[in-house]
This record gives sequence, C-alpha cells and structure tokens, in this order.
Amino acid sequence: MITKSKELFERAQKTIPGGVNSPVRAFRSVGGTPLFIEKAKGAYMYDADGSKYIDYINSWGPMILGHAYEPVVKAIQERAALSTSFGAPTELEIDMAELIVSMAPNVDMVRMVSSGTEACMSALRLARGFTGRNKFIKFEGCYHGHADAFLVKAGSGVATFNIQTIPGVTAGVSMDTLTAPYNDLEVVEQLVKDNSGEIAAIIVEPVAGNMGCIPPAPGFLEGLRAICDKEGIVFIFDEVMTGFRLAPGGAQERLGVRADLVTYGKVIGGGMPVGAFGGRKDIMEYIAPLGNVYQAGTLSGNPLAMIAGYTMLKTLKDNPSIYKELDEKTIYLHKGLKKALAKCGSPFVINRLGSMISVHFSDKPVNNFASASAANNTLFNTFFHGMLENGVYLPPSAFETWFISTALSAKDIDETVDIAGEITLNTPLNPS
Ligand code: HOZ
Repeated sequence: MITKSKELFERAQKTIPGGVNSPVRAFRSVGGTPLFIEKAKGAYMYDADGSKYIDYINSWGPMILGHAYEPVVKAIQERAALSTSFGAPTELEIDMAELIVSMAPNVDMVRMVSSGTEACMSALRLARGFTGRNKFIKFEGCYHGHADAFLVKAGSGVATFNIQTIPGVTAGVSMDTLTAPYNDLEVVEQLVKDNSGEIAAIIVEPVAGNMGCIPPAPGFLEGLRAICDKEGIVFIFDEVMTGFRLAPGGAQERLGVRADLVTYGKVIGGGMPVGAFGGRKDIMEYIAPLGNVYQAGTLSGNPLAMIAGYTMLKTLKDNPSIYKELDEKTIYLHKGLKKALAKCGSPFVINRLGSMISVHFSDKPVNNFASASAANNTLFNTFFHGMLENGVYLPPSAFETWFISTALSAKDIDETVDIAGEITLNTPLNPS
C-alpha cells in the first residue's frame, strides 16, 4: 500500500521537476512510484503510509551508525539553539579539521564545503591552479558530483538514465575531460602520453560506487599513483562514499595508496549537507586566502553540519571495532545473498569491499562501466521491486551501491536473504 506516496508524488510533480530533488530518487529506471519517507531510526525507514523498510541506502552512505543515531541528534539539537549559521569562523571548524587530519592519511589541511559536488569541483580547480594545466582524467561510470566537467561518461543518475550528452555542458568544458575505462591502466598511460605535460589531475573513486560497487583491480590504484608521480599529476581520491566508511582513514588507509588531494561529502556530516577537500599542504596553500585559487561559501563549515559530523567521526575514531562489525555484517549478507540468488536461475555477480556491496545480474565479472551496463538491468529492476514490496529498500538502480550500517542486525540480514530467496526471478538473462 503506497497510497500516500502516490498522492505525494502527484503533488510533487506540479512544483518540483520530476517530483524529486535528485533524479535517481524518481524510480524512473526501475519504474513505479518513489516512496516518500516520513522518518527513519536505526536500520529502518518508514514511508508516508507508515510501512517499514530495512534500509540499504543509508542516505547513500553517511548513516554508518544507523539513522537518527542519538548522540548526533542530541548534538544537533543543542547546537541549533545557539543559532544555525554565522558566516564567520567557529572553534568547531578547527575541531573538525583537526579530527579529519588525525584520521585521514596524507591530509595536512582541509577546507569545508557544503556538498561532495562542491568538494570535487574545488579540488579539480585547485589541481589546475597548482599545476597550471587544464586537462584531467576521470573514469567511465565514476561520478564526482554534477559540476560540468565531471558529467562526461558519468555514473549514478547519468548512467541510470543513459544520458549521452548533457544539454548545458559546453563542448569547451568537456574538451578538457579525458576518460578511461575503470581498472584500465593501459588507456591511462596512453592518454598521459598523448597529452604530455597537459594533465592537471587524475580523479578516481578508489572503490567505484556509482555503477554498482566496483572494487579496484589489484595494482590499478598503485599504477595510477606511479603515473601521477612520474608526470607531476595531482592524484585525487573521491572519497565521498569511501571516506571514513571503509576505514577510519578511508580508502587511502584500507587500500594503502596515497592521494595528493581527497574529497569528502555526505559521510562527514553524519547526514547533514556537507563536504570537504583536503590533502598536501603545498597544494592546499594555493587556495584563497593563502593563494589565488578562489573558493568560498556562506554555509561552509556550518555549525550544525560540523557538530553532526564531528560527533559521528569521533565515534568512529574512538571505536575502531565498528569497521570489523561493518565488514562482518556485509560478509554475512554477501554469503546469504549468494546462496539465495543461486536459486534464481540467472547468473549474478556480487561485488563487495568493506561495507559497500551490490548485485549485478551478469554472467561475466563486473569490473568497469561497460560490464555494469551489459548486465541484465531489467532483471535488477524486477529484483528491486520484489525486495521493496517485501520491505527491503535497495537503491533504485543497478548503477548504485548498497551501504551497510551497524544498526543492521543479523535478523535483518536473514530476513533480507530470505526475501531475496523467495523472489522468483524468471526473466531470461539477456546480456546484450
Ligand atoms: N547520486 C546519488 C547517489 N550516488 C543519489 C543522491 C540522492 O538521490 O540523494
């Protein structure tokens, strides 16, 4: 029963384009009516009709400790009474910067912004300002927010809706965006050779999360690091999803590869609108007011976002066993799903790294955008709706990752796996 959501969706479409404020939420690729959410607590979300769902989106990553984690809620409430924004510096921002620097490897300085998009956009501008070069390399199916330069061959909603060219993004902007398949070092080497001395940055999701979950192949990130070192290219890790989720020090720590700049997003706000970029001091010093690479924002370092993020990150720092718990729960889910889906009669691939996991219906490994696109995403849509109708809320696209929280219990996972097993997936596999 999604009566209220249907009503709300109809009402929303009159004043909000497509009825949503971020395209993937519209359920267009999976079909049906998006659920309008009323509230969430721990591992569960409740829609406007009062139905309960086990949540595997977790606000696309930040709810590592589950929804409405009490210390975060309390900290926001207390802080809100002191006013919600000043447009002037606060001690909280220093606490937050010091905490991030203490947790993330190779981050000497950090600048707070308001979203992951802003973080990536600013990091790229900084890399260009630092190197005096214009071009950069990104990977097909990676998504670094919606700044113009990143929308070329992007993942997430751009991939979900199969958008090939984006009106409004000028050819001039896209011309400096070079793309390579994820996990393909040879293409990167060739691009660097063909554009010698012109490439400012290579930006990568160290674990891709916007074409489903795609872990880096052994040696891929290390190879990129070596190319950057050799060519004086700034290596940017987009840790909007992986930062503080895969380890206290994010993917850099977990995978043991050093980045020059790192971008963060929603995770560091514990669900509040926030982002940040940081890295090597000699690069960060190019940012205004120290240098002339300009970047600014009234809501940057907003006190509510800072206190929420600080409270969550501090909990993660003080309790490293959380990462073991996240891994164990995700492995348990992985094993359960593998067994359950074996009954569905169609080949499938489950990719996982840490507490990021996803399912593609494919008979081949899914290790880049081409293989993610070649999977049977119609079958994914059937799977998605079967799960949703039975109270399991998965990302409404095969081009997104599922995120696990500590609030998820073994019982929730058992229930999820049972439901997955019960769904009859009769659609024949057609990888073409
Ligand atoms: N592009 C986001 C996930 N990769 C979805 C954001 C949202 O709809 O909230």
